[in-house]
Amino acid sequence: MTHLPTQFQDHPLSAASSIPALPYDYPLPDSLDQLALVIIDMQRDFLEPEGFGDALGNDVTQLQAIVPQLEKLLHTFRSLGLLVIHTQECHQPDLSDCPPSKLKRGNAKLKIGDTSSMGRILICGEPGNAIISALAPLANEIVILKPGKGAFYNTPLAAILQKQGITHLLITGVTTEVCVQTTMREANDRGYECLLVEDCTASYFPEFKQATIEMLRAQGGIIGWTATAEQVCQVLLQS
Ligand code: C5J
Repeated sequence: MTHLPTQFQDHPLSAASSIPALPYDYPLPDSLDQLALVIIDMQRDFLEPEGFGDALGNDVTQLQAIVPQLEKLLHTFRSLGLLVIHTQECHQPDLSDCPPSKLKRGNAKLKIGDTSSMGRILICGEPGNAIISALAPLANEIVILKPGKGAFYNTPLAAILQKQGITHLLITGVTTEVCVQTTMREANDRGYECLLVEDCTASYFPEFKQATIEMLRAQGGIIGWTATAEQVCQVLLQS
């Protein structure tokens, strides 16, 4: 490894060619420059007490539990100078990008655009919409503001990945069965080789997380692979 600042390092061809994973080893691309970490919606409103998730009666500690592992994975990507992409689920203040069906859905006391103790719910730029401080994006990292559950719908993500030459995605964040799974399915349909990092994703419903992990990697990895952060970091740090 050279001692150049990470952004100026050339990544050699991967020394290890795969990450131990299920349903079988995840093949790495020829160059780690083709690999990106995607962190879905680690927003205060989903993770912190008095946020939107809490107001809906969910146990936010389920989501907070993944933060230490995700921090380690993020640190590994940063130390290797690899691409990191964060997403935030949010809408414009006038809600012009929010379909009426999404606005009306559910029986929640608080709806999108209503004011809570952390500002207007799921509105871009509001305090509750921010990514939690432990995972705050660095200035050189990409932040995708997404109005849907999937990170590709109505966003520049596909164009950014294409421009950067990305072929492989490690997917993390919340919630597993909603925005994370939708994004992984969208990415898989677009030809990306996707791996869900099991202990870096969470749901308010642990049984939904487990079911999602199993269905994504079923049938020979019909949507992709799963592995732990430790399995990923060990291989990347050897490369
Ligand atoms: C939800 C998300 N659950 N990020 N958003 O509404 O999964």
